Amino acid sequence: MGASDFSNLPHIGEALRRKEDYRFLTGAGNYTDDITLANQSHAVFVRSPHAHAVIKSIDIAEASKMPGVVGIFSGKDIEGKMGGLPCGWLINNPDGTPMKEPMHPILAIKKVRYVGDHVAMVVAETVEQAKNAAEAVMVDYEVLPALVSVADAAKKTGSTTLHDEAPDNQCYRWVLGDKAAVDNVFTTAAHITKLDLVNNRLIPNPIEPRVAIGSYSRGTDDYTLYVSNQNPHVERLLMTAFVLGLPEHKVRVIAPDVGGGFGSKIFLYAEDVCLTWAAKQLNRNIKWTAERSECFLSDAHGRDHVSHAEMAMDKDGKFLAMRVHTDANLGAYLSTFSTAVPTILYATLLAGQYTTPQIYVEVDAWFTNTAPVDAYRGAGRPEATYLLERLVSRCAWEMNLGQDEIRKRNFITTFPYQTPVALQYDTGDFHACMDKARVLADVEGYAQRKSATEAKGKLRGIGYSSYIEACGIAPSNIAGALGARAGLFECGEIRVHPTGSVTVFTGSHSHGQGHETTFAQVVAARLGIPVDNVDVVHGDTGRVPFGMGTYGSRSISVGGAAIMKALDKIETKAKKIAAHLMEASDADIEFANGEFTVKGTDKKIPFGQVALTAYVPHNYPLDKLEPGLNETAFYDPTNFTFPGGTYICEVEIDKQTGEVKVDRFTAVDDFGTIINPMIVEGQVHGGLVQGIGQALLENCVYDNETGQLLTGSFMDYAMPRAGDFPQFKLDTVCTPCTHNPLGTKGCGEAGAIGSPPAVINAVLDALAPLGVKDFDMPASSSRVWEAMQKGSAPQDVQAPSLAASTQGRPAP
Ligand code: MCN
Repeated sequence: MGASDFSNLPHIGEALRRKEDYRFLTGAGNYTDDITLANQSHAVFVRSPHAHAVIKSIDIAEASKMPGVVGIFSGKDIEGKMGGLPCGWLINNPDGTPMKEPMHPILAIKKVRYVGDHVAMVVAETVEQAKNAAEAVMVDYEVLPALVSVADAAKKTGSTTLHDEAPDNQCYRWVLGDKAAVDNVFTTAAHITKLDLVNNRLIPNPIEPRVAIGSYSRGTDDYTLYVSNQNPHVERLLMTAFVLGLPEHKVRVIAPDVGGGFGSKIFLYAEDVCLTWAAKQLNRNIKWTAERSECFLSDAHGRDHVSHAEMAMDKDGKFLAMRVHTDANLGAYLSTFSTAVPTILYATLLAGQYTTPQIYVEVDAWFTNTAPVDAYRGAGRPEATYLLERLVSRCAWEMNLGQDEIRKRNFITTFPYQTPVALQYDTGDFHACMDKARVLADVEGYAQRKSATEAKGKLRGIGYSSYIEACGIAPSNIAGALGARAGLFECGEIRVHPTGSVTVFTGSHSHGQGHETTFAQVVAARLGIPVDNVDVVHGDTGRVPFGMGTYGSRSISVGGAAIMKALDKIETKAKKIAAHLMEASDADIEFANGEFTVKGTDKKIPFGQVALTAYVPHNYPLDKLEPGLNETAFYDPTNFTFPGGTYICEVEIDKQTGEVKVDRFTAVDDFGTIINPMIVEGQVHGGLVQGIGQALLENCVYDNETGQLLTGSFMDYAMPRAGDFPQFKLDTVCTPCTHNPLGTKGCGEAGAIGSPPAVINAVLDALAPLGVKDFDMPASSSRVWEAMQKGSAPQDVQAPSLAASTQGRPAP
């Protein structure tokens, strides 16, 4: 079935309310912390208070005698018994040598490398007892100098070395493009625009913290890990094959209801491994629930790039070539997909929506004494979009062109389009998104609104961003050639029951995205049955055949496509059963709206009758067909999907305080075929809030000298709230994806990718009359006020003076 036939089916494009919300809104959800097992103990982790130190000794004598203590483990207990946490993506240096891949121990061995690093695990009968005992674990540290910022790492100052394997703290250098050709264009270009940018580090903070329960059955020698995670099969594969050396069939990973992840629950974390391993050592079920301060310290962080970008143009503002250098902070150790974020998921998006013929990118990636950095909503693509869209607006201002005009002059208009940075876009209509966004944003009325703002003594600015992203993250063969150490397909199983209702088993994982509704819509549409007759099962390696999980806005386009393939198989078999029942040839059977018909006759039977016949095969072609109606399919896409759009932001700035208010925000996106517009709108809202949050409020700050996390709580790390935003104006353009059967493109990250540069471009537009030419996120009032006083940007986003006290909100 092609994408266009599919989009016309009933339920497709219907704004159905989410099936799963009844349980979420009535407190009937089943999150990992809701699970209590018999014989359950509790774990607390002793974490390093230092950013960089040698562990001279660990004394557990007192702690072991504390009430309720069941066991205490430190690095020496696990050394040699298990591997370190693996990194899933190999990046090579330009000379072909591999990146530096130092051991990432499950519990620190000899050294700690960031504040929050795992030093020991204490297991006790209650959480309180485990906490008390953890405080009694005596660790003697020899504190070493800390390396915090990527700027310091890149300058190669000092003699601090985190890992012996990487004496200069560099993990890799990676390049893409033809440097000589690009340099050549720059020598003759009519105009060159240059920009330095910082993409601020973020801390994910899903509502549900990380939680896990390790469980072991002595009777069967089986392990079960309940964990708040986005991809349980990947978690199991990494943990069994690379760390614990256990056979996969002996380990079951269950990720039940998960209260948000935003990327931070893709990864295999040390706590999960420790709990699983220790469950056997102690013959106990062991639960650990992260406290919020542990989320700040030890969940993988996001972003943290420092870049220099240059665009060469002809006299009319046509882009001729771009060159970029980026320093990426990977933190103290390589998290699961960290190495792919500043390379494959970043540099390949730098063409954006434009015909720039030549692009050269260099990326230097560094180890620092900070929490590991990995994928966070958008992963690499927000960094690329921020850089490019800031640069493009700067080009517009320097060339005296409108922000819309320069974009339109450079938009790609023919598809498929091969970019100079490896990707081939299949479809898009960038002019349509821009035109629709301008109308919806009422750009015509902007001058009048600006005058009204100025009459109030405030500043007003408008900012544009035209983003593109690569979603789906596949195909496996290309990802493999680029260093991926995993396949990137998805699996779906359709189990039709005798009465015609259906259970879908998917390798995708829903943790807020509404899959139980949208996947049911897809199945109900194809089979012509009510949506309520379809249930979706996910998040359990014991029930779902296999899966690569949810990230990269891939679930509907890759997981949904696997389901479509399984439905093709169901339809083929069901037609054979129907042909037998109606005494017709297989080739003459048609299936639509839940009915099988014989071409050219009025003979018909409903889907339910075929399902029943498959399981009660009294009248059945047993010589040709097996009973039952249950099919599984794996789908490996041939390309990414490429959602894109134009966002327009208007801000008002208070000259007295520097407070930035987002007054209007318009987003026009192209997600191809839309399954459920209400869910898509919710996804865009969430993404926008995260992107605008990065632009205005959120900023992770470590003290440059000591490596202490200064923004370690919501007192100092400002999360956006509903009141920080206007009512968003949203619309869509539809150019269906050409290579998946649904025609869908991912929507889950778009808002977080497209919005930060729109906000900062608007801030810069507003501040231009004061001589402010440059400004980096976040546009908190103190930083904007400071920039207004100086007529230029604050110099260092990491500077202690700009730390905690200047960016948190007053306590509620
Ligand atoms: N959808 C649709 N039509 C489309 C595209 C999507 O109806 N054309 C629907 C899908 O069927 C699905 C939802 O929209 O119900 C999101 O689909 P998709 O874009 O495929 O994204 P994923 O389901 O793969 O979700 C991943 C994406 C990512 S990468 C992050 S990070 C993120 C996000 O989703 N984290 C989230 N949204 C989140 N939302 C919540 N509530 N919590 C998170 O942790």
